Formats: sequence, structure tokens, C-alpha cells
Amino acid sequence: NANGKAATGFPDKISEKANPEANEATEIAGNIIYHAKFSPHFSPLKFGPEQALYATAESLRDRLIQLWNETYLHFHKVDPKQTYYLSMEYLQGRALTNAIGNLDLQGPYADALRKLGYELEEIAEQEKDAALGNGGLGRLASCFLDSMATLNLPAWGYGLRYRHGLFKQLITKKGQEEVPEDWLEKFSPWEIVRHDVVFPVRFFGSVQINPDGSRKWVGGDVVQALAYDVPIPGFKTKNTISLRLWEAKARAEDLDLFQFNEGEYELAAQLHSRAQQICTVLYPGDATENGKLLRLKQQFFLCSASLQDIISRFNERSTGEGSRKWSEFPSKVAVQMNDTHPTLAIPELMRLLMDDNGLGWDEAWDVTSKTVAYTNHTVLPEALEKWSQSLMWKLLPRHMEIIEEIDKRFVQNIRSTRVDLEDKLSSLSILDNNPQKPVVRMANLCVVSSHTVNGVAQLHSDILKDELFADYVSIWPNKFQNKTNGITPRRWLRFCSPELSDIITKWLKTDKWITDLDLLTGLRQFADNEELQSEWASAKAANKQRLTQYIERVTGVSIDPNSLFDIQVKRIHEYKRQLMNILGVIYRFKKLKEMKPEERKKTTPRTIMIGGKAFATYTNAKRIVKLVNDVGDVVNSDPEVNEYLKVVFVPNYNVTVAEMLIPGSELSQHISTAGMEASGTSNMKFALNGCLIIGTLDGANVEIREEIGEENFFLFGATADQVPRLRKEREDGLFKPDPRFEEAKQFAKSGVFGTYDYGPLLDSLEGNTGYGRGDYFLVGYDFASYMDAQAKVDEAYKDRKRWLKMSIMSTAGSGKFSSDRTIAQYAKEIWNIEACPVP
Ligand code: B1H
Repeated sequence: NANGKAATGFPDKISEKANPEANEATEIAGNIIYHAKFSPHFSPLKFGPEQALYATAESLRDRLIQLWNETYLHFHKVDPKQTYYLSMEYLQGRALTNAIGNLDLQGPYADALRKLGYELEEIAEQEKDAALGNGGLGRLASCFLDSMATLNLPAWGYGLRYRHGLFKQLITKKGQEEVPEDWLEKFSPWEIVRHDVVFPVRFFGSVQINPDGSRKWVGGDVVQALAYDVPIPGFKTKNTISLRLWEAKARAEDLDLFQFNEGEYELAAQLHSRAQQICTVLYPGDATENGKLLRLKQQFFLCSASLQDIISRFNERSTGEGSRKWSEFPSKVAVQMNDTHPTLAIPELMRLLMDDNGLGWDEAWDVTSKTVAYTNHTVLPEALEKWSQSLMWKLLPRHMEIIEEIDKRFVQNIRSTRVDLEDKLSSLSILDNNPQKPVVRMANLCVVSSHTVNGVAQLHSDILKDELFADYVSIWPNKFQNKTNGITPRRWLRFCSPELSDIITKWLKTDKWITDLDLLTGLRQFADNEELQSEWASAKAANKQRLTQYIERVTGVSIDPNSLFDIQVKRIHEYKRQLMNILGVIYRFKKLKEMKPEERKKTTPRTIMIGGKAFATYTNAKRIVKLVNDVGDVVNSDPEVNEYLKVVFVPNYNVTVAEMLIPGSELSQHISTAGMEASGTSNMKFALNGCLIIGTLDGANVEIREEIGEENFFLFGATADQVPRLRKEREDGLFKPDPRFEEAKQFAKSGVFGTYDYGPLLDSLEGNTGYGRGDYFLVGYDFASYMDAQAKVDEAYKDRKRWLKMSIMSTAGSGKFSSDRTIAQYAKEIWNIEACPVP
């Protein structure tokens, strides 16, 4: 057609030109065409945007494989100590723009695609997110991989290759509905299957005692773990590491041919379907026994396959004659457990060392405890994993023996050395033998077995030391550390907001900030500069414009790009208090309705966007989603106020949506009850993008406020140390609610927002009556200071210059929150590993 794009078939001109002398873009275009023609995924002669995406990705994959191989061989040769990051979740998002950016091929790839009749952005838009995670914990793991590669660290990630990652969220009249996401529908161009990397993983069975007293786990079901490598390129470096994802497969001989020929097809393929279940979805519902069993299988599957792989690499890299000494293992291997989900790595490593490699208990324990470290990500009691002992005995009998022994030795040790802790032992021990419900406390197993335990923000780490793990601190005062979370500045500024990035580079006269984020402090001296402010404002305006179009496209709501863009996006949870946000909106709406037209004109027009997924069985979270949508429907169609207020629920929040929202944001809400959000990481992304924060003194907010300056942060709410007393006061009926809080609740219940019964949701904010949880999250207490802080936001926004200065100061103060800093600290202070750059 006119612009050279062949709607079907390939533009012949390009393939002719593809010769070795051609420039880089032409060569890339030729390579893309090669893949479109010869990678047998689609029927030939069609080269639509989808085919272009896959072919472009495959052309990049060629380069990534090459770099991956070079990195692997280099690590093999140098044989440095290597870190293995074990995580049940990774939220990788899209990979195309990231790979092109990290390989520094933006220009050539854009040109190449233009030759083929496409814009790079248009092609990038075709890609589905790899959503193998829930929220912050999974996205953190992905940011960490980017930093590990960029810092040239010998470090890898291990995870599971879920067929369907996190569900896709649809918003209907009923509220949130979940449908399966299908990122592997066609195939993923980013993964490389390793048919030679396969390990057996056993479930159930029994423990056999050999004549020499050694033990062996036998029988049960065995499934195969097959490796898929997703190459992770570092930014402007050759180093390309692996995210190795395991898929569960049955063996051919597991198909019962006899039964199959008898017509018993389901029975015949039972082991195949059981193997398949393991990697079908992320976090299967665990309300049923079956659900719990499947989750435990998933966790063990990850741990067992990864450790077998790690051990085989340890042996492979042995240089001298004969095999390596096991005592060297901790100087070659560091295993980091991302929360308690991979705790089974501990007894599995013990088992592999003792039962398969003949080590004695003391030797195996020494190796294991010097190898594993544990990151805690939450203090919420319901999220601290406890597995039923009977389930564990059934699925993992040998591991339960080992856990019992670890517990027995720990208890003995404390009894003989710390009489003062005798009465604490019932809470310190790993096994909780309460006859009603005997469980294994996974966090305790982690603390007892790990050489290092860390929290994810200073406040959170302090709470771990002073409260949750206080007694352990008295036993091992040096075991506990803080590693404040971070985010990758590549994805979360350079690539998602090229406009703002270019301005930063121009004013700092260098683009080194992309890998040395502390350099952003250099912007402080220009925060008042009118020229910078005006450039800053136009970059923000362009991002707001792009977001405006996106919102219109996905929700049909048209929003005013000149209004204040106020965003809260994160998993829906009562402790994150989206309910407080929407009650504030309801109050604002009511006041706007009561105003005279000329009074309304004096207000600051706002667009409030809320997004996030609710866990499928979390009823109150789903009610919150419904309420936000109902409020939006009424407010947005109210002709009197919708010039001044819009409320949008952004559906299916994920990494890609975040990359659209965050650059266009001006205010973001991080308003959890103090002491409950371990860190938060989107707060860092927003601040980095020049978005102001309204927030509590919780998680990393505390440190963000320190870094950017308290005058640039809208603070409100109770502090963590006040929370227990305030909860007690509520229980004792001493709480006097702010009239605005009562007014907002009454209005919400009045029926203006439709016929859905919000009674049960709103009653959770009342005393201990009815459905009430006694307002455990203190929405009522914090509401007054929240509304006051919101009023300050409205005032500040009216002063353009002041707002822009605050915005620049937010970016300028965000250097600390680079995941490069976080990972460098893990490398030095926990893993003891060093950079190993590929020459
Ligand atoms: C975090 C989780 C989590 N902490 C259990 N804990 C899960 C726990 O489905 N499960 O079983 C899933 C996730 N996620 C988050 O980690 C914290 O809430 C954030 O504050 C923190 O920023 C993030 C990364 O450290």
C-alpha cells in the first residue's frame, strides 16, 4: 500500500537489500523477514502486526541467545560465587521494548520496522504481558533480575512457567470477574526450552531405611521438571542472565497404554493430567484441601528442580581432579528465598546432601545454613505461611523428618543455652504441635535455618526486629538486616517516559543517571528554573494526553487532561485502604453537589483513577471494586459536577497498564494503615516520575519522604507505634468519628450509587457489631487527617510553579530507590558475590 506496508505478504524491496554490507537497520529488517518466513509459526505470506511482533522478537532472541551463551561460558570459566533467586512469582510484563532498550538498539529497530511499514510502538503494543505474579513481590523479583544483569552479577532467577499467570480482570455490572489469561496462547518468543535440562521431582511415597541407617525417599509419583530459559539482558552490557522457569511434565511411560486401549482414557492419562496441574495457574484457590495440596506441590516443585540444577552446576564447574568438597558449596552458591514460598529449599537441600550425596547431618546443616537467606515481605498474620503437618507428612515424608530434626535440635540448643527463653519456645519453635491443628511455621523454619533474614524497608525491618522476630534477635543479633526495595530505572523511567528522560539527560548533561540514579540529585539546583519547569510541564502534559486517550479507549470515559490526575493502583486489600480513597471521593462529590456553580469553579478539578485486582475469594476487596465502579458511573454522568470530578476504575491493572499510568500521574495515593505495607514499590515508581505522594508513614514512604523532603510529601495519619493503642480505643468505644466520615458513609449507604447493598462493606468500618471487624484498619481514625491533606493537595495544585518544583524535587530525590542500589547491597552484605563482566 501507499506507505510501503504490505497488508499481506512481505515488502520485497527489503529482502533484496538484505546483504552483509547493508547498514544495521537493513540487516535487522532482513533478519525480521527471515524469521517471518522461516520460523514456522504462521502461514506464509501474511505479515500483519502480530507476525511482525513475533518475527521482531525472534530476531532479538538470536542476539539474546548469543549473549546468554557468552555469559554462561564466562561464568563457567571464572567460576565465581553465584546467587540463585527463588521466587514463586515474576511480573515481567512485556519484553520487546525492554530488550531493545537494554541492547541499545532503539534507533536501528525503529528504522528496520519502518522499512517494513510499521512503527515500533505499534508492534510493541501487540505483546501480551508475562504476568507470572500477583503484585509487588513478583514485580520486585523482575526488577531485581534487571539489576543483577546490569550490574554484571553472577546471579539467576528460578521460577515456575505457569500456563496461565494471574487472571485477567473484567469489569461488568457485577463488579470484578476473572477470566484466564493466556500469555502462551500462540507461544512466547522469549523462552528457550532446554530439553537437556530435566530433573525428576517426587511427591508422596515413603522413607526407606537402609541397612547402614541412611534414609531414602522412595515410591510415590515422579514428575519431570523441564527448564525454559528466559534471557534477561543487562542495560548496555553483554551480560545476559537467565530466568529459568520450570514446567512439569509426565514421562512417556506414565501413560498406561493398557488402560488406554481398554477405553479408560482419563484413568490412563491420570499422571499426565496431575503433572499438568502443577503449572496451570499461579496461586490456585487454597480454600479446599486439594487446593492446598496443589500449592504445596508447586512450592516443592520449584525448590527441588532448582536445587538439583544448582547442585549439578556446582559439580560441573569443578575444575580440579575428582569432585568438589561440599564444604566449598557456600562459597560458590547463595540461595535467596523470596518470602516463605520457597522455604522447602531448606529441607530439600538437606535431603539432597545427606541422602543422595552421603553427607552427615552436621556437615549438611553447615552447608545449608551458610547457603540460604530469607527475605520477609509481610507481617500480616494471615500471610505468614503455616502448612498442616499431616499434609506435609503425606506429600513430603522425608522432608518432615528433616524439619522435625531441625526443630528438635533448635529447641535443645535453646533449652541448654537460654533458660530465659523457655517460655518463649512454644512460639519460637518451627513445629506448632497444637493438637487442634498441628502446623509447620514456615517463617520460623526460615529464620532458624538462614544465615541472614531481611525486611524490605527500614520501618518494616525494624518491626521484624522489634516485634515479629524479637526473640530470635536475642539469639542471633547479627542475623537481621534491612534491604530497602528498589525499582529498575530503565523500565520505570527511561523506557516508559522517554520525554521526561530526555529532559533529565539534557539538564544533567549526561545519561549516566540511568545506571547511577543518585545523579538525579543534580536536578535540585534547577527545581526553580522556569525553563526546566516549562519543559517538565510539557513532558508531563504529553504523558497525561497519552493516558487520557488510553482511559477513553478502555473505559469509554472521557477525562479532562487539565484536571489533577490522582491515581491509586495496587492489589485491592483492606489494609491498603482503597475504601478510604473512595469514601473521600464520595464526600468530595457530595460537597460539589451542594455548592453553587460559581463556588465549584474555584475548586481544583480532579480525575481519580483506581485500579487493581482483588483475589477471587476476597469478598470485601471485590465489594470495593464494585463500589468504585458504581461511584464512577454516577459521578461521571452528573452534568453539574463532572467538569470538576471524574472517577475511573482502570480495569486489569498490570505492568503494561502501570507503564501508561505512572508517567501521566500527578498525585498518587499510598495510604495503608501504618505498619502494614512492608514497603510498597509503586510509590517509588510514581515519585521517580515526578508524581507527588499523599501517604502515611508506612513502608518505604518513610524513606521516600526523607529523600525528597517533607515539604514535597502530603503526609497524614497515625504512625505505626500509635496503631495498637488506637485499635484498643476503638474496641473500648472511645473513638469519636469525624463528622465528614459519618457523612460520607451515610451518603454511600443512601442508595445514590445504585441498588447494590454496601451495608456489609461499610459495616466493617464500625465497632465490633454485625459484620464489623471494628475498623481494624483505622479508616475512621485516619479519615480526618486524610481529608485535610487532600485539601492541601488542592491548594498546592493551584500554584503551578510550586507544584512543578515539588514534582522535580520528587524525581531528584528518588535516586536511592534504584534496584541497582538494592541489589548491590544484597550482593555485598548478604550474598558475598562480585561482578563478573563478560569481556
Ligand atoms: C508482599 C506478599 C505476598 N508481601 C503472599 N507479601 C502471597 C504474600 O498469594 N500469596 O500467597 C502473595 C504475595 N506480597 C509485598 O511485597 C508487600 O505487600 C509490599 O509492601 C512489598 O513492596 C512487596 C515487595 O517487597
